[in-house]
Amino acid sequence: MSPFLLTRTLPEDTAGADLRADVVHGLTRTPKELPPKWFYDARGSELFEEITRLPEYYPTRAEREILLARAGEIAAATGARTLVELGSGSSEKTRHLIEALLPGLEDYVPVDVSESALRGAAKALDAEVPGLRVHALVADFTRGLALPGTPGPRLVAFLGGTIGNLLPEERAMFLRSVRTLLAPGDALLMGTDLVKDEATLVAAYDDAAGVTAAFNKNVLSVLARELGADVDPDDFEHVAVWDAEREWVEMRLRARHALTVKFPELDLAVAFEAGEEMRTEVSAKFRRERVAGELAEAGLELAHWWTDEAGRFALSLATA
Ligand code: AVJ
Repeated sequence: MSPFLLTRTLPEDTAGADLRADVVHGLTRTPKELPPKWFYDARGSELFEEITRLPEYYPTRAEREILLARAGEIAAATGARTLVELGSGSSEKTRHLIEALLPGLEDYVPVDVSESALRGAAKALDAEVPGLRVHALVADFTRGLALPGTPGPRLVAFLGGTIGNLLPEERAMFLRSVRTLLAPGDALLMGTDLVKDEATLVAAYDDAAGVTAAFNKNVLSVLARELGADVDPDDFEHVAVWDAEREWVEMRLRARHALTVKFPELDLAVAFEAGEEMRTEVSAKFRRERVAGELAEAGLELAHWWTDEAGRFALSLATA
């Protein structure tokens, strides 16, 4: 058994209070909105895994292709002794990176809001990479992070294109907070989906099998279970649109007819007009100049930019 430590910086019960606050804030304004983090209960996480295997959803495969091709270069460029992974989930796609960083790698610090995902990932890693110290952090990395005192150089990885879920001001805040974690010689490895034709983008978020629609509607089940909302997922329709001006895909839930969703525990009733849409996710798509610019804005310098053969997705390596 390798050493395994788990630190929780999230109180056990914040989720309930945060969800309540997001519902009160997001559903009493126009247009209505909910943050995408509420998709990921056990069922939602399963549906997301299913999405990553859909023919239309290319980002996961494209990023894996880049990681496979570039892991050696990443290891050589960083010489990392600690790998910190933000939003590590199952840590599955990180396996190549860990393999490439060995034998210099001493510590792996997966950070996720899901303790069960962290425990599962640590267990799998222990079997495959004996000797690696794993210091799992249960934390919400959008709220500032305190990292354990592991050896440098550190490589902070933020993969999957999840940065695209943040709005521009949130991204700026997030990148500045990552910057404060980095000492000279440390680096950030970040995955970003890229701007491309509208048909490809929309299909990736509105697949033929309806898995993304089920994923989107799953947030309604979360509201029902966690807050006792009397909401029927069949009353809503899945919508995915490309906003060419802001260069992001939006997922929305559109009310099929006029209806009211009651939240008895919150003493709240939310009225939807027929056809009214609630935004449930923004997934920003990037160009190299924007990534370089936003990194620079946060005090980070883009050192490497790698894409898959088809140019659909990019991995950026940035230094402090
Ligand atoms: C996990 C945030 C990268 O935005 O593409 C997949 C989530 N939403 N299909 C993305 C998602 C709809 C995904 N990220």
